[in-house]
Amino acid sequence: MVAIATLNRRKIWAIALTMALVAVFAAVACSSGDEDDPTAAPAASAQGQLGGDAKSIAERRGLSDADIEAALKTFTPTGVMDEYLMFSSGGHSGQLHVIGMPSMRLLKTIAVFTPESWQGYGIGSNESEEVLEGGRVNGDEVLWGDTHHPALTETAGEYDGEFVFTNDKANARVAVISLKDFETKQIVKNPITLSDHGATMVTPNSEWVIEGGQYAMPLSGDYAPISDYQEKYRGMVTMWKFDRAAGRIDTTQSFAIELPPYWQDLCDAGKLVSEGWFVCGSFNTEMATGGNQDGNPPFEAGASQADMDYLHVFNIEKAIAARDAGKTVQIQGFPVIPLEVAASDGILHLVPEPKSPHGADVTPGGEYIVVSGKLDPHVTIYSFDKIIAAIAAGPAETDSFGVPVLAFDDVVEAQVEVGLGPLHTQFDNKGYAYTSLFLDSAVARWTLGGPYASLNPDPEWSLITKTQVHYNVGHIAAAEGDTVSPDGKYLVSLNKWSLDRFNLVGPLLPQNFQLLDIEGTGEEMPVIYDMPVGFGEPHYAQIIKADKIHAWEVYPEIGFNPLTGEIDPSATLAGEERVERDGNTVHVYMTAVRSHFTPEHVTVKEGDHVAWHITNIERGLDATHGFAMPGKNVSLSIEPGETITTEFDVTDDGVFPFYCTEFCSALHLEMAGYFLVEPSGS
Ligand code: RUQ
Ligand code: CUA
Repeated sequence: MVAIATLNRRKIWAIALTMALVAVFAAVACSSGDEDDPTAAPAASAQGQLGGDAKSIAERRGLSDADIEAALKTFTPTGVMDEYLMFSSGGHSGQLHVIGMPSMRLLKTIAVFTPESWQGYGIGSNESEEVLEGGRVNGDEVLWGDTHHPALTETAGEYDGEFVFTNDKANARVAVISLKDFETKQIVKNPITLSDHGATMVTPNSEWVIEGGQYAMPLSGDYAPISDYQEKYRGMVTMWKFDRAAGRIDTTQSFAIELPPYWQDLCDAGKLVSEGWFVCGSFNTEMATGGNQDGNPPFEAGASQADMDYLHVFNIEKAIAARDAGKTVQIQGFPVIPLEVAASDGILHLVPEPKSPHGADVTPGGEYIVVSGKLDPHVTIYSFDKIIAAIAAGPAETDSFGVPVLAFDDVVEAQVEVGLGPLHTQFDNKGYAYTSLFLDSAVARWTLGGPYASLNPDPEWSLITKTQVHYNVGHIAAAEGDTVSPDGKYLVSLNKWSLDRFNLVGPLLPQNFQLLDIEGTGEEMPVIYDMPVGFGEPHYAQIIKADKIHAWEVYPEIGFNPLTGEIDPSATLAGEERVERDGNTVHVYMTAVRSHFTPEHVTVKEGDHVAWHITNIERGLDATHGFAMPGKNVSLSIEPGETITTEFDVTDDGVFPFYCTEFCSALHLEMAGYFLVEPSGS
């Protein structure tokens, strides 16, 4: 009833559609006899009970009872905040997207690996270019990425709303984003490999950010023919040490573990009873090398022959101990625990997993790992207790690299047949697990056993229901879904295809986020919103309670540098504006405030180097100014309090009108100036 109370307060009853929705809502609540359960189904036709205008609107628009209920559950009036924020990867847009739930309103795209001119990211500001510098690949600038898995920082296994990490699968990079200002603060390049997929996942207190690789290659970066695959190519997982106080990954405390040349896939960290461990799935344990151009089986066939691949199980403490004991080797200047040490020191064990697995997801209490084989209709559930017991008992077998392999039957807890193409699993607070089914285009709800069995009336380890989604679902994300206490409220199905859902916009179609209401039990799990995603290919998302995030309204002080977190040495207050020459370098100390830059004329000579520092001296919420310098590839966004620097060489004489790109005031068009470049001889 909260939403209705809010509507009531806001006195917008005059709107006919709202009236209709409220009328139906009342009918729904009455007919179910349970005012606290807005998800309860109406006994009679909701449309039948609409009066006057509302009924005719519903009829005219062809809205069903289910449509009206879905609207009631998601419609969020302006000025009302969303209960959750979803941080969604943006695939090869290289960005991260912030979406309010349940409204599914896109609130922001955070520029991460790809320059973005609205935020002035990578378009001339020294601060953002320094961040992007960290992501150079073999010395080259790579100005895009393929984000797959965002990971919010956790404290004691709960999202704490301080930072979010994400990976770049295409170049094996990891980014750190602060949720104070929703800006990227750091990009680190993995020194020993070129692709990652089991990234980013965090340990329950975010001391470690896990980055699992994907496509095996020589970790030295040197050439080796594909015929040397088994000898020279290797997989890896990297443990990046996160320094929370600094808000940065500490590369000097980070290290990697060399792995067999299987294609490692998604990882997840243990929690509670399994804290101190992490797991990564893998495929292509066949070590197929492809080569269909020469008549060899393509990767898709060669990598799918075996009935089992290997779940990799890592002991974090033992890995740290080996690192501290100096058992690492330096590869490309980075400490790496060799495969033999990982095998001999109990750092790595393998567990057979069926068949071309994809997801590996740890239950909220840390008791189980759920694995899905893309080519197997089951989810397989392993018990951490059993894994630890089997490790203690001493595995009888090893793989061809000498890594101990546990016996499947010793460690498996259950298997549940859920449907075709199972991928990823999420959890709720009612003892249900949810698994995406790519081939079925469905989300399956099934029951956990063990300590979860008492949380719902359904039999343990069994399929309860499936909801159709449209279409080809990859990940699913549940509210607070990767924490030790999922909320059990909403689940988003991140669908790859959206054909027939939306107006056609040419052959490149949007993807589709579908919001499912999972608050009910049993078979009740309706889709309540479709959100076209026309800004990248989301892979994974995490959903956090919005009130956990304490973002700044404006930067804490005038002259704040968001990268250093301190007052910028070039911060300029009102009255301090000036232009200073230091040899060939001209420093411009400028302020921006509605509706002028000071100074408005800046005169230099051809051949000079310009360092242009702008401070937004506003304290008003939302009073952002932009700065565009024509012909210089400079677009800055200067939020209230922020100081930004852009530097460039002045190669041509001429007259360059600069202006503010944010429509900041009635006289915004007047917020402009002239950059005057005198010919060098003058
Ligand atoms: S994934 S393809 Cu998380 Cu299923 Cu990247
Ligand atoms: Cu400042 Cu427009």
